[in-house]
Amino acid sequence: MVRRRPLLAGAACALLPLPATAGEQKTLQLGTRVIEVDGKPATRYRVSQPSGDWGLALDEGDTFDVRLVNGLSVTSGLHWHGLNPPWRQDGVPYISAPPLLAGKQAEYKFPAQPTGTRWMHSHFGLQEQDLLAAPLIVRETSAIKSGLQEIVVLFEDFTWKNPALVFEELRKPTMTMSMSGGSMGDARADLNDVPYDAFLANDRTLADPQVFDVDKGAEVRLRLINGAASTNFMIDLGPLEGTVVTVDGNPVVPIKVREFPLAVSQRVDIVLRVPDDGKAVPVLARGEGLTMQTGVILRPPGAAIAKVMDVAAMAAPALTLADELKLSALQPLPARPVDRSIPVALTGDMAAYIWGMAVHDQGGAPAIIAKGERIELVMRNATMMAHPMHLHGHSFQVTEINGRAIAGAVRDTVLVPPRTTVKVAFDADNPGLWAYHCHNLYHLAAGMFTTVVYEGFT
Ligand SMILES: [Cu+2]
Repeated sequence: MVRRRPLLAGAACALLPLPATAGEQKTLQLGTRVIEVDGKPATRYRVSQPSGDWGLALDEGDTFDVRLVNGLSVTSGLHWHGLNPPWRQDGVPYISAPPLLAGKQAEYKFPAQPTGTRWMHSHFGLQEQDLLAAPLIVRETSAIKSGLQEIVVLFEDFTWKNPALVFEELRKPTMTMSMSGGSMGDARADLNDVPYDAFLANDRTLADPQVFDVDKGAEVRLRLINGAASTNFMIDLGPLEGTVVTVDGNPVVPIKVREFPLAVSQRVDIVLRVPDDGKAVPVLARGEGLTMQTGVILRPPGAAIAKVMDVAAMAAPALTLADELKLSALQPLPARPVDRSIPVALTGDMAAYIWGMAVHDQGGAPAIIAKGERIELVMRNATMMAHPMHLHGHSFQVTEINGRAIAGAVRDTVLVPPRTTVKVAFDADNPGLWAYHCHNLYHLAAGMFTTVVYEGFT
């Protein structure tokens, strides 16, 4: 009795003349569902429309007009990751609005921008670990016109444990930790805090992967979303070369890749040509530093599906910014000088499992900015773990990595590896009070969170 959730509309639908839906309010419901992992049922959260569709797909120019119904018996809510709404509609409890109580609903209405591959997830407690996440796609007019089949894949990390227990165990001092003297100074880089039981691609493991029917020799557009709570992935296209066309939904000068790093909460769109040989094509995501992997299969007509093991022969390497250095925004920020540069020290005490962000070297202080300014955030990672850093309500451009200036990608989340300094810039054009944090759920829960606050909102 396992319910499969339906897919987002693919290109086949995009090519049909659809009835005009702009201006119609959509409903998203929070509920639960049963998925199957290793042959065993697991009850987890669900975000769906009344039709059963998972998440939401809009078109460029649409209004994000959504009624969110909390059908759960617990307080919850949704954040629209990567969209830049007015701050009161950002879905971050206690920052943008009160959380959504059980049985209550909330309405959201704002222009669905920027376009591209976004996603939605709970920002309340540790619910994201229990899979309270879904795709949120604003299809670019160019993507619709291209007629390419779209394949949306949301990757997740899965544990049979209650996330509260996972967090409790992380915060429990261990012998190794206490022998390290409580300092992270000489610790080796640590890639993963949580030993997961499985990685999922659209809720499924490679024991029973989702299979997408594709045409032989056709180009498809992969919209890949790292919706994991705390796992960075390496996307693996095997022998095939794909073309990266957007990161975090924002267009970049295309680059060819066989592998591509996808840190927690990041997205990448890759255009991939299905070979003419008629063979099935796996699209895999392997955990950073791990052999455990997940993925989906693209199947041309008549192709046999060879089983892909959920353990790879080789572990994925630690994520670096080598690819980030190659990325260049197709729609960069307009050239202008920085008005305000804000140093942000990423700090941690691994033994106590306390993480932090010290703005202007003051722990807990918000970053104060003013409307109209060009802002620069200078994130210096003094810890031995990488941190996927996410700013709400704005799209920033990566401008410098370890002293090397670049006209990098426009993103909403950038990975800051150990002993690395990353500079990003954005325009203060969305007044309010915004969350700014590490997107590793357990780092966030352990304190790696601050706010960016516009003058007048303090
Ligand atoms: Cu972190």
